[in-house]
Amino acid sequence: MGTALLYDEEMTKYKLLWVDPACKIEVPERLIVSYEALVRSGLSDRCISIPAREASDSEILLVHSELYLEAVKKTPYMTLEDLKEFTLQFGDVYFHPNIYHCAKLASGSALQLVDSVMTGKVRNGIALVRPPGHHSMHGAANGFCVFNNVAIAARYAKQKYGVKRVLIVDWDIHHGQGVQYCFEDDPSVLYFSWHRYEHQNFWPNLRESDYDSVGKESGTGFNINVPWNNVGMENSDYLSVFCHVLLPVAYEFCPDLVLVCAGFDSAIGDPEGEMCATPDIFAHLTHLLMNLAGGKLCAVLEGGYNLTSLAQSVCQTVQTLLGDPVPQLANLRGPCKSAIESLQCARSAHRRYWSFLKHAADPPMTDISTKHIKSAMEEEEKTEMAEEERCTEGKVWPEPPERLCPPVCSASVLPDDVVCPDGLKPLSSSKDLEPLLVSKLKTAAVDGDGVTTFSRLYTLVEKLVANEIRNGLVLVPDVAAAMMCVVQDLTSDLVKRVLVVCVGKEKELDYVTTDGKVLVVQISSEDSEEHRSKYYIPVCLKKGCSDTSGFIQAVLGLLLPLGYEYNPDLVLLVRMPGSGVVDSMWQQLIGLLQGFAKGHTLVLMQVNEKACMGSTASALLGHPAPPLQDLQTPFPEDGDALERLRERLQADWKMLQTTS
Ligand code: Q9C
Ligand code: ZN
Repeated sequence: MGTALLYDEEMTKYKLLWVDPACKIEVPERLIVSYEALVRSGLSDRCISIPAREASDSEILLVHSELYLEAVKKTPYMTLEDLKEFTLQFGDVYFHPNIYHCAKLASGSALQLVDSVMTGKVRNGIALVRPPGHHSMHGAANGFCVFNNVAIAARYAKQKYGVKRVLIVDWDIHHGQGVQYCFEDDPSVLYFSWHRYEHQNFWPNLRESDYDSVGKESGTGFNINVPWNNVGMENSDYLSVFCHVLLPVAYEFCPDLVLVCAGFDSAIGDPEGEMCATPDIFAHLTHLLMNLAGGKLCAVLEGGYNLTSLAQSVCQTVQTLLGDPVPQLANLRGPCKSAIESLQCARSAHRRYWSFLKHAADPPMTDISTKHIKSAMEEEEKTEMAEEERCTEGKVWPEPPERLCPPVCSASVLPDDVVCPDGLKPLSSSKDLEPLLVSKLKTAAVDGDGVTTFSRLYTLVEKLVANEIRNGLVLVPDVAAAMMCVVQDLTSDLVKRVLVVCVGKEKELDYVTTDGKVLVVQISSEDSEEHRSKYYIPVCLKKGCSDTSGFIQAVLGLLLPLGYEYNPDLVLLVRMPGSGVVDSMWQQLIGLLQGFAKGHTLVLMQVNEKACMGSTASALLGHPAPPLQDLQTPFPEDGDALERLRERLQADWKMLQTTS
């Protein structure tokens, strides 16, 4: 199952034919550089190329009015003067004799992509299209957009494939008001958008782009806006909103299909967005969505106006869709004050509708009432102020590092009588252990086979660190002993930071963590609060790991932000016997943890838990996890406990901040 790439050179064949400062950034080169970057990096060769097609009238009419379609149909025959005049009735958009053809191809590309994913021809994919879509409305073009490609695709997927729930993630830096209007009363389509807002001072300057537009009628709660009220938002800000707003709701919503309004004007260097998130952030945003809907994800290009930043961001997205290891993000220091305010407001506005946000704190009243629209005069001054300078303002950033795939994806260390799951490479060679370690193992009553297992385990750790193997699965007679051994002896000289994720009960974990070389997050029903420290974080759930609702909340709201801030070089995932963790949750956890340490995860399981080896192997090999269906209402105690824990840890771990 591969990744689809839709591209047709025809969509580069229209451009602005007159002078219009508002539209001059929307150029054919946007598409050309994006595609060429994919070709040059060898990524396009690894994708399955799908031909574009024109969307039909009836498909366009799924979203747009007949009157509007008929009007756009006439544009190929208009004179330049007619085109200019036609353009004037809309905002920040231009027409060209060939744009109607391209707009049909853009929407049709999105539909071809939906077909490829829904029929199982590919797992996921991206459509590189012009014109973009998310600003266009029922009867109007707007913001460079003619037909609403993603909105049409969502309606099409529902109609043609009976898809029940569609999640639309709009990471473009502008508010896709066209998508919001299309689905605001529709509970089957959940629309999430973050956007530069500046208290309504940024285009399209709509009151309804604020966090309190949550949808209407039966669609109430299914529209999520996160307005950015400052420029300069960074990777930390974007990831915080994913962990604390989007993902909890997305997992509770449980979509059958994910569509992404993939605009890259939210990246550094973009003259429109003026944000500071680096192109590799899109690897993470993509990765975090890839375990929803069984991996069915369709990304459709929207904005992106800095050609360098755009091309790099497109490559990061595609490489992630292809399943390559996700790059490490260093120095995540938590969201800025303004981002905290935005995410707190969004969480608070939605806590009534989503049980996973129920325990969100209300924002302080003073903060939210101080928003204001600056006077028109102030605005004008701001616009005049060194327009040229602001756009080219010396933003430089390093090219994202190459993402090398280890020659082996998944390896295993198993007892001789256990059959290795398909796709895993059994490790047979073993390294001679330090005599000191051998004697230590012997004193710990480890038998000869045990010593062999540990020496193979050591080999595995070395190969993970050397990037010869991406991840590994190890069956041991005693996970607790193996965990201690890996943390204390095997990784200590090889790895700077190990994130230990412990699923289930284990009493003596707090020994292993003092100096920040190891961060332990343990999820269980055990209350070991007295041992808690910055680097030992027990998460206590009422029903332990068997309660998937509590578990996924802990993973999204605690483990992910902690992992991002800690930035481990290795993840050690330990499954305690009898943890009770549900299979789909276990796979989701493994999938999400692949976002850390360039995917270097070592899974430790007890020999008597062979039954879940297949699902573990599948997740390690990068197959999408099954969705978490029919989640129970979370226990209020768990929501409270998680919120309290988060509150307490905020001082040490800034990525946990959700309140100011
Ligand atoms: N300073 C998309 O990104 N305003 N559309 C331009 C120029 C319109 C953006 C003002 C921006 C439209 C798909
Ligand atoms: Zn945009």
